[in-house]
Amino acid sequence: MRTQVAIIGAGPSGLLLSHLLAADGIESVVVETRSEEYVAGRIRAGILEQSTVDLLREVGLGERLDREGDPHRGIYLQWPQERHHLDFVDLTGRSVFVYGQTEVQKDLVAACHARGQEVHYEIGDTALHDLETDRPSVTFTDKDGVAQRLEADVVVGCDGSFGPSREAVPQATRRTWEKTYPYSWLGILADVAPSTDELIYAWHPDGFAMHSMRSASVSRLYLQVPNDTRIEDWSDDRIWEALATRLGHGQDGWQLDPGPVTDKSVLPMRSFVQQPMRHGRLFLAGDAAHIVPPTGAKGLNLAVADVALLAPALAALLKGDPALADGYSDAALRRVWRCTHFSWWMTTMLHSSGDPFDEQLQLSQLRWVTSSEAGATGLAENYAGLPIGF
Ligand code: RFL
Ligand code: PHB
Repeated sequence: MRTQVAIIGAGPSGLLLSHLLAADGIESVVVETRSEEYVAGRIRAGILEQSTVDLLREVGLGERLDREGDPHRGIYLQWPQERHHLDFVDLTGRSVFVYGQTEVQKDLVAACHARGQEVHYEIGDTALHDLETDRPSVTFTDKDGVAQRLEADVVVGCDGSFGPSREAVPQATRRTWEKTYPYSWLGILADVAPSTDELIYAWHPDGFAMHSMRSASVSRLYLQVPNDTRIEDWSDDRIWEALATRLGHGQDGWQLDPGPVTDKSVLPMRSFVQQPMRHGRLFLAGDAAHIVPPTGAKGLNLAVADVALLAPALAALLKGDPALADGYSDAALRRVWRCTHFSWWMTTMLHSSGDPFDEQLQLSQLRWVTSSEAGATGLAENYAGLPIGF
């Protein structure tokens, strides 16, 4: 097989890249280890920044988002006895959308079907070759067990945190930074109307808790738990009880309504960056190059920002102009490090480390962020979105 751009991974970064390239007349083939249904069913991100929404609209992927997505003006930050609303629209003129990654993925898959995009699902043995030449290739075993070679002008690794692309960059030319946080999130999805109009990020001495949502009838909630947590030890009743305590059920008449839990998982919290995001004819995008802890709601938005830079860079490269492609890694990493810092800052402000000194600093920072316009604007600017070319 031969194509212009071989894309490894059919998550949001891989499928959006194929969509943007097609709009520029560039042909691509996508290969993916999982099935189409599995990728679309993974419960992950829930918040889209303004710049993500603007881009999706611009490229014809905004119709259902505008109909079913839920625009939000801001968030609540709270700690025991205090809840403060930060209004991003007042502070920065920008807002965010609640629209699940599952929905973004469905829209991307529908667009793939509509334009006849070649995507090979359920493949195995993905391997990258000849990246330092202008004829790189990807070999894999297709779903029928047949060995395949996909030759291309460019290979893009959109294969997330466990894919082979980032490791295909020779060790001598890559540098990585990694931080594992000493806590995890236990996340649930529940068939119950959200008990809040905006997302609640709650500091509590027992640990962080968060109330998010997916729709008028589906809530998404998270609890900080220790790293070695076994999901079996957390019955639904125990989860709702901890959420009620940490989110302040009964405080000023506010109530948390529990409901049937339809999904439950524990996720580790990690920061990771690999640079450069390019080696020869291999480019990295999304979680393949960087991971942030979810407290800043940045992972999916960063993946979108990467491919928004990469698509025009590849289009120019394939037409003989390498300037944008040569600048891709530095341009993308500027935003990556901003979001890495913001995600770390939100995480360390809100999670309990068990250290009483940290606790006082966190409360002082929360009071400052919620009472100073400068503090609130800094959070709002980072959360609701930097412009796409930041
Ligand atoms: P993905 O989505 O992981 O997709 C990578 C794809 O590559 C495939 N793959 C391979 N394909 C072929 N050959 C191989 N050898 C392969 N190995 C892997 C995988 O099967 C997969 O389909 O990466 P991508 O596209 O870069 O997208 C990144 C986002 O998915 C991720 O950053 C977000 O989900 C992070 N995230 C959030 N981001 C936000 O912007 N806002 C949020 O509110 C938010 N909340 C979250 C999150 C992530 C979470 N989890 C579970 C990690 C909440 C959670 C709970
Ligand atoms: C979510 O709805 O899953 C979500 C929202 C905001 C975050 C993290 C996750 O910071």
